[in-house]
Amino acid sequence: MNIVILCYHRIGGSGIVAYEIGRAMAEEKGHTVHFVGLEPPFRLKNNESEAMRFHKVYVREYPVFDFQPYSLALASQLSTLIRRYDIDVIHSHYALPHAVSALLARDISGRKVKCVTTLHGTDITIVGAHPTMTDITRYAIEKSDAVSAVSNHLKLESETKLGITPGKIKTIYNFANPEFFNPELKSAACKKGGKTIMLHLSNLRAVKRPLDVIKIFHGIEKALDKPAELRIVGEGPLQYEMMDLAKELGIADKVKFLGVRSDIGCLIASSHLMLLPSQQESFGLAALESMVCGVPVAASRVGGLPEVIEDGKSGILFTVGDTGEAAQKAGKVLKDRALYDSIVEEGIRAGQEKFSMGKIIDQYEKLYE
Ligand code: GMT
Repeated sequence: MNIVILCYHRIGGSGIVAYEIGRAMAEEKGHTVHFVGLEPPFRLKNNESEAMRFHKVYVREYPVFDFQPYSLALASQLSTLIRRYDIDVIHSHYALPHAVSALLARDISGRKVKCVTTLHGTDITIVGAHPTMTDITRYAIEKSDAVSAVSNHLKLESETKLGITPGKIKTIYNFANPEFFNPELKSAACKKGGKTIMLHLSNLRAVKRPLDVIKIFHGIEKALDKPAELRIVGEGPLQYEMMDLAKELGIADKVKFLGVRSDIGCLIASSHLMLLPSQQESFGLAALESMVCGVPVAASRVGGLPEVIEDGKSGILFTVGDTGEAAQKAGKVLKDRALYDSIVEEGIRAGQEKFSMGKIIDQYEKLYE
């Protein structure tokens, strides 16, 4: 098949999942894949080939526009690519604007290309749920030939919030590429030191509740009998408030802000616990990446996270916003070696079986067919 993949190129779950699907379709399944957007997915940069290439969308800047019309430039250039490369499938990641541009490009091209859309979370729960965008999001989903959501929770949310025809959306879970995330990373290069290391990985926006990360770490480290450190990976609007809170709580020297990093697997593997106290999370790719590296996750019981983590078995779940509960449960696990080890083992097992990359790529290929 000749496949186009549309995604947000920035480092984020949906871009990673989109890139890995494209890579597997090209390298493992023998299809030809065209990524189309403003910038290539970051993992593609050193990996272009005949079977997998990037096409840049050029947006004409003109002073008459208050905002440059990216969605239209994308649709227009996509219609050319459909004809030039005889495209069979356009796979849009994140409903807006990709799925709408894909539908428009199909109409312009006059070809029978199939439109597949994957819903990732905030495209429904925040962007699509806003009254200004509900109708167009519903339209994009209903008109797509096939639609997937990354958890049962997101599928249900989409059906109820947008009134989507039941049965239209199929759940296909996120997965983590074992080349970058695996239990072996813990050896040699990514060894843990003497301190108890906790890690948070996100874009530090309100939806991730990053201030709770500081509070939970504070609660845990008070109860531990050895030194602890919190590492924050990523950048975002709440990072200065996080720094202020750490200072106020007297733990500024124990909280390290590492910024945007590309060695995520190693950073995870050299930690003892991942903290993910999100307000909303349709799946929580960072949780899965952590589990398959053998690092337990303490996450809020929201969205699709209970489909990823079984509380007390493959990780820790707590009520969103209840930093006391989170610290108490996480502290207990960190102090009980046998419980910690069983959670590590079960996390790796669940991650590798329920969310196996091979099985999930097969599901996407079936959806295309
Ligand atoms: O958090 C976002 O808004 C970004 C979005 C993305 O584009 O990466 O994340 C969503 O998609 C990921 C990949 O499917 C999911 O693992 C995340 O849980 C989801 N984020 C939210 O639902 C908040």
